[in-house]
Amino acid sequence: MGAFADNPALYSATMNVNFSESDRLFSDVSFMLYDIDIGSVWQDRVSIIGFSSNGEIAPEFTIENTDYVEQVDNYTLDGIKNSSNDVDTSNVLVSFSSSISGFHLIFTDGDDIESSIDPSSHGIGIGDIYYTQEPNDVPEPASTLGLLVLGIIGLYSRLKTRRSY
Ligand SMILES: [Ca+2]
Ligand SMILES: [Ca+2]
Repeated sequence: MGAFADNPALYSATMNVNFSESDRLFSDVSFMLYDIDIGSVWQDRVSIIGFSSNGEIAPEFTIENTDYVEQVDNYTLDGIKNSSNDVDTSNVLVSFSSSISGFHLIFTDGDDIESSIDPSSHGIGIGDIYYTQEPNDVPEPASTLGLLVLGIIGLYSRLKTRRSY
């Protein structure tokens, strides 16, 4: 978890999203986060990290109102002002410019509240996840073998054709 903001809180919730069991890639992944805000004894902190077989991928955050939500590092958002749950001020659009095969979301407490405080309950919302599936998926091992065989046949017939001239 080295990619995330330091001071991992004692209490946190993690959501792991794997789009498929293979390393299939999905592009244009985006979703909304709702109500990232702060109270007197709690602070919403959300870290999101995309991944593919190539490693970690940082998301892009489109913050509705930077008076209410602050980007702490490449992966992390903090609520910095209280917002009622039915307005847009604390909403953030999360998107990935690179293709990913899934992402982790960690919801915890930010460090703007006093460390002596035992945070009370607080929450965020997560909207529908949109994506486009890549047409050229990473092939399964079996179909990789099939492609190799086809390649050899193709090369062979071309050589044969050339020799007959
Ligand atoms: Ca909240
Ligand atoms: Ca709220």
